[in-house]
Amino acid sequence: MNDEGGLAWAVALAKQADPKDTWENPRVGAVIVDRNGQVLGQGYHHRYGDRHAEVDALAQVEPGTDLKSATLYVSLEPCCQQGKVGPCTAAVIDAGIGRVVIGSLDPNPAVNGRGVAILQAAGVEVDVQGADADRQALLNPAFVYYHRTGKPYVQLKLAESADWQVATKQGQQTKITDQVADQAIHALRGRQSAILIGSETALVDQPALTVRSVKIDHDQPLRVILDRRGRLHEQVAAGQWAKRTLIYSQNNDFVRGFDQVQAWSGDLQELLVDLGQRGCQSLLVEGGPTIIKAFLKAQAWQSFDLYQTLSRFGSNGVQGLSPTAIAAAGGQLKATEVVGNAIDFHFEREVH
Ligand code: AOF
Ligand code: ZN
Repeated sequence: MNDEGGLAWAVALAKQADPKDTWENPRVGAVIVDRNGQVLGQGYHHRYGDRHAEVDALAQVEPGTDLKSATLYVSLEPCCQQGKVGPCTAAVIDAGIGRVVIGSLDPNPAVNGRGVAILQAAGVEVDVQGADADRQALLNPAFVYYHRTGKPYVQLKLAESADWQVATKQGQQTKITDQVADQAIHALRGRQSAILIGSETALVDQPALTVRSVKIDHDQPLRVILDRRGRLHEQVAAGQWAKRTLIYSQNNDFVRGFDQVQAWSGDLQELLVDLGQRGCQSLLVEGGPTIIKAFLKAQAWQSFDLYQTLSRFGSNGVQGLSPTAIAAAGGQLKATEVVGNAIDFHFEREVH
């Protein structure tokens, strides 16, 4: 097997992982082959907090196998820090692997090139396929974007009727997506560091903003509510949002009873910088339309999932956004998929 084939295999293994399971960790795959191209072990990072891909692959290797002439193909640079698990560089060196081919460097500053240096210092031959950076961004968009910019990767999400409306009338909570579509939305939530809504959605819908219909082993995402004018009051705070909720407001005096309140000017880039500094890697913006439009206008977004159903809400409905408006804001339609009773129009912003 040549290096290109080995890395393509490692990337395919990485894709075995569900992004909601690896959460804030990257999806990584690894395969170990001997000099004749025989596979000795393969694996991937299954979930946040679990063993890494390299160690998962090494676990399949027959004990006592001499790995001096073997090559490890791994989609991301082996880590070298003590995190939730021990450093992969030590595992690779201890196993006696002769050569390591890496898809791309780890953008995490705790690793970024140091993993390569440690392997080389221990006499391991290392090759980095620099051109794989693009593939890495496709595999782990939020992880790469966050480490590159210090800001969370922003995904916008809106559910609408056939006539691009978000509710049958103003102030009316309207159920749009069915159970199957909701499950896909919960899987999307499960991938996030944080989920954001505006005060209008908070007061009208009071969504729990938790991951429910799919199983997750990691923490629930942080809830973020934008309440510039300080409209939220103590009854709301005392309820389901008492904990793990962060409020951004200009009017801090009025926002009482929440455990985390941050003073904020109303500028979305400032918000993203602050969330990034809190370690927030990915942010799902769930509405409503006013907030979503503000993110579009500020060019503060990376992807947009618009779920459209077949019912029409008619002339009293609350206008959302059409695909034309998203395209006008720089969105490129990358995929359409039927999910339950909805079509998911998946857009990505041309310039990240
Ligand atoms: C690897 N192989 O399979 C993954 C890596 O907290 P930890 O110990 O799980 O470390 C998480 C960091 O390790 C993560 O931020 C990223 O830099 C790297 N992920 N590295 O060698 C893997 N998942
Ligand atoms: Zn590792």
